[in-house]
Formats: sequence, structure tokens, C-alpha cells
Amino acid sequence: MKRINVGLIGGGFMGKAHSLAYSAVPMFFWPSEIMPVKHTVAEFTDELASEAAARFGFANSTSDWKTLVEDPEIDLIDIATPNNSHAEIAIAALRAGKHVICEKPLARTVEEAAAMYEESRKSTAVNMVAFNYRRTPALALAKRYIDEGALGDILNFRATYLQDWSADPNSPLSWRFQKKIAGSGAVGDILTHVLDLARYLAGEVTEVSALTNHIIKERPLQQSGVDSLGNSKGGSEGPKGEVDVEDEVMSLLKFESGAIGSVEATRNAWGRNNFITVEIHGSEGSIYFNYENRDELQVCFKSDGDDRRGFRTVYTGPNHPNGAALWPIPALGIGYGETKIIEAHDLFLAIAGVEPVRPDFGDGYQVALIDDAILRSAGTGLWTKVPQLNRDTGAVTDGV
Ligand code: NAI
Ligand code: SOE
Repeated sequence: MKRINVGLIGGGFMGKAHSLAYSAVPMFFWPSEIMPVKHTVAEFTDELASEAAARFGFANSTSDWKTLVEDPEIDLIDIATPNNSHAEIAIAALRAGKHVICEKPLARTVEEAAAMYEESRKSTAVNMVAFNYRRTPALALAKRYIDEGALGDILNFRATYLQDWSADPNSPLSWRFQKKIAGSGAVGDILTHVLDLARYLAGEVTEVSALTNHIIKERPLQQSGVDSLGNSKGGSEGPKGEVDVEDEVMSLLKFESGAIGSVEATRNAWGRNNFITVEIHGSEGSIYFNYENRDELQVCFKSDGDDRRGFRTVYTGPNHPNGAALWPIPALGIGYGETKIIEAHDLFLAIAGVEPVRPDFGDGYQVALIDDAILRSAGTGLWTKVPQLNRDTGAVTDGV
């Protein structure tokens, strides 16, 4: 068993989720190829950093992420900061020879994503982008059905990502509403997750036709530096700041395979919480998934027969992807935390040389190319080709 010293940068929502995963990996995946050691956490200030160390179980803390990247004792850099620092940290970490896991979206722009990907090609270290929803066992089971041909030829992919935490115009102006930090709005923040699922389950997206809408133009300034995701109300009085990113996005998709599809995302849909849905139909059957019932995969097959056709529920448990490591019977409940535990374990398998990990920076870059095409299409109103990354050469073509 190899010990891997982790340097975590960012002690917010994802700092918590990743720290939990590092503690949990050996509990779930045992014997473990890798034993993660929570070495050092970096935050903005010494106070925030030492608080994060105490809370998340790190031995050391620092207010300067650069010392962490340069520390020869650190093996893995975990980037759990807002999107504006992903490129700078990842490039420095790769140059220092560290393994890197970077939260999604890989970067704010295609240019930043390209630079990160180019740096990753020069390194022999492992890199990963944290699109963790594909680690949900029911979605990994969907992939298994598709790979085994149970759905036949994929004809249509439909996905949504709907939330409501920003529907109230008085929810505060977090970094997620500022282009200079986030890069984009619903597109980079949540559509990227379903675009990762689209590529994972249905293959490459080659052309898009998109609409975006920017409804809430200003929000109350946050009363503290903490990103509160809409939970603490700013109030309608008091200073406000500009929201310069889109609220909503919808896009039609064409896939390399000839399949067609649609994706949509908003953080303003009252009543929807983490409503990620995926419905795929093929020539031989269909599947349906809703993250709010994330243990369940609905399946329907042509071969079921005319008199019994309809969706039935497969409840994921020990017999499904990664299920044996999780809980001993179905219906105990698989949550968001488990997707992060599986993600960390898959990262460690790659670091241990057992098997390569996806999604990597190349995948994050390809998603950034789709994001960019969607935003350009929404601007022009035209069908827009998605440039395709050739993973062998590292070159990007102008669509296929
Ligand atoms: P957050 O706002 O809760 O936490 C970010 C933390 O990073 C804050 O504590 C902040 O003080 C710290 N930070 C910012 N810049 C820093 C720097 N230069 N050095 C050290 N610390 C710094 O944000 P959250 O929700 O954790 O998001 C972080 C990243 O994770 C974003 O890229 C976001 O898109 C992604 N994310 C991914 C999710 C997923 O499901 N995969 C879920 C939530 C966020
Ligand atoms: C807010 O929309 C958010 O925290 C996203 O940033 C995450 O990526 C998503 O998984 C949960 O919601």
C-alpha cells in the first residue's frame, strides 16, 4: 500500500466533500492500493486554513497555495477553489510533477482549458477533472447497458440539470454570478455536468444550437466572503452588484454517432433541487435516470414483449458498478458523498498504475469546447460546430 500525501486547495463545499472522500476511501475500498494522507490544506487566510485543517483532518495549513505546490512531500494537488484559479494552480502543480484532481468546470474559458490540457500532456502524472455524477452507480449501470448493446443504436439523449437555489433575485451575488471568477453561469456551473454525461453515455457532440437567457441582472452583495449558494438572503435593501452571466441555457445537440439530443440547465427553477435527469432511447430500449432518486435506473426493452412493455426500476446495490464496496444491500441509500468516494478511489487506481482514469483534462477541455460552442450559438442564433480534440495528437479540429 502506497501513501499519497494530499495537498488540498480550497476548504469550502468541495473541500469538505473531497476531505470526506479521502477519509472514506480505505473504509469502503479495502484493501486499498493507496492510503491517502491529508497532509496540508490551503485557504485564503491563515485563520481559514487552520480552521479547515482542524475541521477536515489535515496535519498542516497554509495561506499560500504556491508553497503547497512546491512542497516535495506533496504527491497530489486537489483543486477545490472557484474556477478563476483552476488554470494557474493546475499548470503550476503539473510543472512541479504532482498528480492533479481539479474541480469542474476545468476552466473559465477554452483558452485556459487548452493550456491546462497542453501542460497535462507534458506530464507523466495523473490528471482528473471532477465530474463526479458519472460515478453514481445507476449512471455507471446505464453505461454498462449501453456498452453491452442493450439499448441498440442510441437515437436520442435528453438531459436536464435544474436547481432553484438562485431563483430568488435577493439571493446573494456569490462568485458563481461573476464572469471574471466563474467564466459563465448555468453553462459552466451545471450544464457541464450533463455534457459530461452526454459524452460518457452517448459519445461526442459535434454540433449545437442553443438559447440562453439572462434574467436577473443584479443581486445583493454578500455580507461576508462566504459563498452561501442562496441560503442566506441578502435582502432587497443594501448594495447590489452586477450579474454578468446567463441564468438559463437550452441546447439541441447532434452526436458523432448520428444520434440527436437536448440539454438544459438553470439554477432558477422553483421546486427543482438537484434535478439531473437523463433519458436515452435507442433502437432496442430506453433508460431514464433522475438524480433525486439516484439509487434507481428505469429501464424498458423492446424485447420485453408487447404485453408487458413499460419502464421497470432497477435499484442499485452490491451487484452494480462499485456497489460491492459501498453498502451490503440495495435501498440503504447512495448519496453525493459516495460519488466523491468512488471518484477518489478511481483517481488512486490511476496513481497506483492499475488503470487510467477518466474524465481527465482532455475530457474537461472537450466539455469546455462544447460550452464555448453553446455560448457562441446562443449569441448568433446559428447551428455551431463543436471543435473536436484529437487525444492522440493533442490537436483540435474544426468539427467533424
Ligand atoms: P466554495 O466557495 O464553497 O469554496 C471555495 C473555497 O476556496 C473558499 O473557502 C475560498 O476561500 C477558497 N479559495 C478561493 N481561492 C483560493 C485561493 N487562491 N487559495 C486558497 N483558497 C482559496 O466553492 P465550492 O462550491 O467548493 O466550489 C469550488 C469548485 O468546485 C468550483 O470550481 C465549483 O464549480 C466546483 N464544484 C463542483 C461540484 C461538483 O459536484 N463536482 C459541487 C460544487 C462545486
Ligand atoms: C451549484 O449550482 C452547485 O454547487 C454546482 O456548482 C455543482 O457543480 C453541482 O454539482 C451542485 O450545485
